[in-house]
Amino acid sequence: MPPAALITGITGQDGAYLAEFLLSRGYEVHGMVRRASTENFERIGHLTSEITLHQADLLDQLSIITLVRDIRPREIYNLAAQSFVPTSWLQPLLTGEFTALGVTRMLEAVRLVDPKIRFYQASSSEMFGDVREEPQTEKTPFWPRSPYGVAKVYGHWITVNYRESYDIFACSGILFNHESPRRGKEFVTRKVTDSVARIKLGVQDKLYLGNLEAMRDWGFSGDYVRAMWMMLQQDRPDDYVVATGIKHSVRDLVELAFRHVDLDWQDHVEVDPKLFRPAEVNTLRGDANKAREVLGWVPSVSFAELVQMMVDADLDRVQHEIDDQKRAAAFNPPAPSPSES
Ligand code: NAP
Ligand code: F7E
Repeated sequence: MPPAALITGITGQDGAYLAEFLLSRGYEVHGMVRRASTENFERIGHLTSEITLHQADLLDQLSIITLVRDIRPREIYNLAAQSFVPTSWLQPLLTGEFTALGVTRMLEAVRLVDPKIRFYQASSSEMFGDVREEPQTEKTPFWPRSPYGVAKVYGHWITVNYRESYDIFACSGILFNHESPRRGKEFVTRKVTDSVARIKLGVQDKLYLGNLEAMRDWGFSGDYVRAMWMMLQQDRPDDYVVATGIKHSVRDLVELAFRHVDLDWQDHVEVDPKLFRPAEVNTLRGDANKAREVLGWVPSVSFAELVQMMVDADLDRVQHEIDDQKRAAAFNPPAPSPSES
């Protein structure tokens, strides 16, 4: 029998890459999705015949217990969360419910149904916030700077606590920013690459950004989901930083993305003070030596390759959108105005 895995957050960026990865390893893949009035399967549409989707919600304890009891997975990857940092100031309570207490609800289901299930928690470099040292390791103290970061600290420690209290095989992956063509368009990398494509193809002129000086350690999501799986294949559970060890500013990102399509970013980018955050995480750079030494994990995509991959994918997609609109307009020409008839 192939091992079964349950992914929460399967409709998100990482969920889609992880589902592909687990399928390639022969897993029976189950995904938890929340009920919506319209389906939101854009990232997993190509996989729906190979995976099984189940409705449940991070807010609803009974739905999670029932789901885990029905599937009895070998591994659970808890990727679901309210993951956009600015929204966490607008909706701090909901962020706490999803991103913090949601983790306890998942762990309670594991404890009650089968404490032998292996559990992965999607922790975040946002927990380091106002960094205490550089680079950040598994031992660096946390100083979160947003309700999102605070909620992730809770999720991290409750995972450690269930490991210590109930001997559950629970791992926390402290992942630094990771991106891809599947990244949500509100995150800065994708916002930039989508706008670069639109500007290059003549359907947008300006790109408004916030803090250009912020620095991040950006990697490729496809590499990072591999590290999640590796953590759950070890003899004992532990916590790992996953990062490239190299940081760049938002300004570097913008320069590189515009240069890739032979444009000068200074002709198009404007800073909008409304996009600055109430408290900023100015700089992050991770030390993934433990993941390299224990798991054998190394990233395969450089920052420059990542930016190029994302710009190229957005150029393709935006060009298709433009072509579709032209075809639709040719097929349905506008009705003549009264003066023309
Ligand atoms: P994402 O694209 O924003 O996906 C989040 C997922 O969570 C979506 O599938 C979403 O479902 C689901 N979700 C949200 N609230 C839910 C609820 N109440 N019940 C059930 N599902 C719910 O995030 P991502 O970039 O893939 O990141 C995956 C995880 O890693 C998140 O926990 C994130 O906080 C964490 N993380 C991400 C990064 C990064 O750089 N990407 C770094 C460190 C940690 P809908 O489609 O229905 O909205
Ligand atoms: O911002 C700056 C912004 O929203 C990165 C999530 O996946 O990674 C992500 O959180 C930086 C910040 O990601 C804009 O101020 C400037 O300093 O892409 P982001 P994030 O906040 O680092 C962590 C690891 C997670 O766990 C989170 O779930 O870019 N920035 N101008 C901007 N950011 C955005 N979004 N939009 C701008 O216009």
